Amino acid sequence: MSSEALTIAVSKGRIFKDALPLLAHAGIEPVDDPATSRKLILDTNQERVKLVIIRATDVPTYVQYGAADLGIAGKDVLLEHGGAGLYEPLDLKIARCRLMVAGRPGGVEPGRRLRIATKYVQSARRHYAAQGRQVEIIKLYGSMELAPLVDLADLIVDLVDTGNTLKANGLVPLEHIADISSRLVVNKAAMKMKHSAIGRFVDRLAEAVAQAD
Ligand code: PRT
Ligand code: MG
Repeated sequence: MSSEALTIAVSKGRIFKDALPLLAHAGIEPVDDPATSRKLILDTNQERVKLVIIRATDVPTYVQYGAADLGIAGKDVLLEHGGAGLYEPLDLKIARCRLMVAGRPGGVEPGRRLRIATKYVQSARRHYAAQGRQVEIIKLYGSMELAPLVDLADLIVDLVDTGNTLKANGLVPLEHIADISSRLVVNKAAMKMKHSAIGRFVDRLAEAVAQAD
């Protein structure tokens, strides 16, 4: 890579685990073991490349404001953020799942105004607006599966992978909203200012994705 410094925002958890081999293919490996390190800024084997470790939902914000040049974020998170100030040049095809409507088996009576519990307020709003349905959206920050069980909501909008979490709570997937995977995002100004370093990094990552697929 060139001498241009790059800061890459990533979250720990499932995205990071899958992203590490892709980063390694692009020639970037953290110096400390990220599994045990409590550092929020990780040095890498490349002197001018750093990883910043943040919450998954904060990745687009750090990149939008240029606090990180690049980031790796789930499409679910990007749909909520809206994408201002970001390019999304690459689908990394990791941490794949589906954004779905789920509820009790049998669904809900047609006609009445539905209450939807979700962390994905924007995506849920768009989904029901496209159907021309008026719904009440209740913002939650986690454990969405509980909401229909205690009559907080009729339905939830949440990520589904194996479906085990829904099943364990007596819920079923009802409608598919979007296929989700993690994306590389790039700060728009950094894309211009650090064009060669970012271009090379994106190419190497694209190669790694193609090989993994
Ligand atoms: O750190 P913070 O709490 O802000 O973020 P986070 O906990 O969401 O991070 P993390 O690492 O758990 O997930 C980050 C990203 O992983 C998400 O933004 C998605 O893009 C992606 N991803 C892929 C998933 C799943 N698959 C997934 N299955 N994120 C969450 N889940 C949850 C889902 O919400 C549900 O509770 O897993 C449960 C369902 O899984 P199954 O297999 O039982 O269907
Ligand atoms: Mg979490």
